[in-house]
Amino acid sequence: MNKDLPGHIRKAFRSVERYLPVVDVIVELVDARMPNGSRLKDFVGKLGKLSVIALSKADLADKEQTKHWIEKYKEKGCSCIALDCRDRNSVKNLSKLIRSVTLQANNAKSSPTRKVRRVMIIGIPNVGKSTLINSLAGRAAARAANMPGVTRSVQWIKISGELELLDLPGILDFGLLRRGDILKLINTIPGKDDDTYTKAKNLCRILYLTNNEHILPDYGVCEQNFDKYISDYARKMNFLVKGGNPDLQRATNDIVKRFQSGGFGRVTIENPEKDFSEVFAEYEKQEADDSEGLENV
Ligand SMILES: Nc1nc2c(ncn2[C@@H]2O[C@H](COP(=O)(O)OP(=O)(O)OP(=O)(O)O)[C@@H](O)[C@H]2O)c(=O)[nH]1
Ligand SMILES: [Mg+2]
Repeated sequence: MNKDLPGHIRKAFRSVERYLPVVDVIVELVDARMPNGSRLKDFVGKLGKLSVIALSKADLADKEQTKHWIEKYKEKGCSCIALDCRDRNSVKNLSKLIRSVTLQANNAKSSPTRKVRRVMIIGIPNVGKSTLINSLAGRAAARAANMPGVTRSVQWIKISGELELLDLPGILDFGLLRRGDILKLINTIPGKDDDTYTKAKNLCRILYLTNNEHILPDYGVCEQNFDKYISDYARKMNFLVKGGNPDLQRATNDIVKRFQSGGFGRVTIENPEKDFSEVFAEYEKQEADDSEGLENV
């Protein structure tokens, strides 16, 4: 654990260690829009517990790509499920999966099944841990809101006579933080307001690299000239300032918010068929070229 991480994240790491001995299953909650890029794979892997991967926000991700991600994880021997954490029916399938993996594991070891299953939900900030718990509990047992760092303390929440869940603050590591630009787009890391132009441009760039120009429809074709796309968008939306010039602040705010709430349709950033490290290396290269170009203007 690194001392430079925020206090509540360090606390979450310590809580994982503390409660691990009494936990039966770990639910590794990842964002369906970038599953590997939001996974704490090394950390969860080292815990040596039975675990399930749950893809949250599947309602915002491309259906076909989510199917591929599930197949991919299953091929690797992981139990995996896609969820809309806000939907009680969707999360019921997770309870069933938890029950079946614990039964299987106990049968394999010929050990008696404990009546209460204790489950720890681990995931990056704002991925939907508390929302998932609330949907399973059928009540607002944990505070949930659309900003990272909402859960600050650890609490057990009893779902039924058979299931107890541990809500933890979000966890991040430095491997994931290297792609902080992209995590800001899915609201894992708070972005400052004055940063929206960069954020919108980063969004256009990553979508261009992963999904091509068709992702941002109806507002001009998003060719590689993202500045032009943004000003075309502002004009199309009639976001204008005095003198008829495009209101870029309003346009970029709108682009990012619209993407985050699914207003551009169901979009998966991390394509299961492409190596995201390569995509991200290209993203960083283009961004550096772009900044250099600006400096030379
Ligand atoms: N569309 C959609 N929104 C979701 C889903 N799950 C959670 N959300 C929303 O995502 C936001 C964050 O949810 P939380 O449950 O607070 O996330 P968390 O992981 O507990 O966040 P921290 O406690 O800050 O780490 C809320 O606005 C939720 O309504 C989902 O499956 N689909
Ligand atoms: Mg929370």
